[in-house]
Amino acid sequence: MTFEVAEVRALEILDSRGRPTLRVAVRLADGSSGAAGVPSGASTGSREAVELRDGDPARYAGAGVTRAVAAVDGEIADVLTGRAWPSPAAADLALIDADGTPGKARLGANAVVGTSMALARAVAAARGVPLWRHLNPDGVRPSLPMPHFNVLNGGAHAPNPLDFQEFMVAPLGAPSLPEAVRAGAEVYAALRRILTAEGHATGLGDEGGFAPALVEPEEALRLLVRAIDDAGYARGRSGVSIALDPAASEFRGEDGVYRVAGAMLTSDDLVERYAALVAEFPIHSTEDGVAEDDDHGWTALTERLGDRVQLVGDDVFVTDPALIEDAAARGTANAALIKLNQIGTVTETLTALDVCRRTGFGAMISHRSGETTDAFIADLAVGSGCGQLKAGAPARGERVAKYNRLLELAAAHPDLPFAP
Ligand code: 2PG
Ligand code: MG
Repeated sequence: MTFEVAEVRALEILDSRGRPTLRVAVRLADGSSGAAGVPSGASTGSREAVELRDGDPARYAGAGVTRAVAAVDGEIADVLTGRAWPSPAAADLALIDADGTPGKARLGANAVVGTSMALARAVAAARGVPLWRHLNPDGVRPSLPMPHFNVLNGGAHAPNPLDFQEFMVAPLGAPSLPEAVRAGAEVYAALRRILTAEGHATGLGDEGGFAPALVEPEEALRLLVRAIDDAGYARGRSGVSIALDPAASEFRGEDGVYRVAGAMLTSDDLVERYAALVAEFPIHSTEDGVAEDDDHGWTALTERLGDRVQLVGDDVFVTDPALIEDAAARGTANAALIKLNQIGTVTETLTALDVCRRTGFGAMISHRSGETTDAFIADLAVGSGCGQLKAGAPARGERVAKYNRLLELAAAHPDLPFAP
């Protein structure tokens, strides 16, 4: 449907870590409007689209985004206003062209993705459909995703000595989205009780999971399994299962050696460690098990576990349709993490999801460690029917905003299938 943009405005706001980010608002000529909050990562892939930050040490230690705000209010508004667009994709492509750099570094990927998301909302409003329907491609069945709750944080998201970044629980056996949310929250509560009883700290990491001073990943997994038991759920696919995001690029040295709890591991050693973890614990998925530039490790990991475990690529694919397509052709990994701000527009994100569908790759839509209360990704997960979403712990406003949006959609549309 054709639309005309009347106004594009940005504002510097704070994200969940207290760092500046953008809120972008778009108004169309017909009066429809939409706004979006831009997320920001901490463990970023080297090929991610590039945020524009001010670098002025006198403001927010250099992290201010007034230049990105100015790019939205100036150049981006100039590109988008005063002409008719045949589709949101055409407008996104014009933004990519106007930026002219591979990583959207000139205008700022934060400026571009915020505009693209706000535009999607405005066009959905103009069409008179909810965002998830607007994002639903022709011929694709929308569905409610299996939530992956990050209940225990380490790595770049917490100050504890735990090298693995994310320990998630996914209620694979839950009969419905509301029951899955309930299971996630009950396991989270059980984990808090266990940590308290054992004298561990119950302070939270950046994604709302607990951040006790554990060292070995096995210690964390033992606690998770106990929490699943204590909450009264079966372990594994019939109840509550575990997913890991070690974010291995973060603990691999320049020498190519991984450091886990003080041990020095080659990629083959690390793959064997995962094989042992998968044998001992109910783990159905690992993400970034090896580093983004460890081709040998990705091949070894896929050969060793690819038939049993979902192997998600995050830093290695950075939501880039071409990289996912290439990995699918080579048989490396078997799923992709999907983050809007990693690639920088809604259109490219939808293309990445389309590549996953076409190649048989799994897809998991993801929040960032720095978030706002914007629940765009919940609608994206439902509209794309991709089946999986990770949005942090079932706690903290910016995380529960996503799960609460799913609850709202589940209640409003009882016909939506759950994690088909
Ligand atoms: C990840 C993400 C989200 P960050 O590694 O998957 O959990 O973390 O946003 O810090 O990149
Ligand atoms: Mg990751």
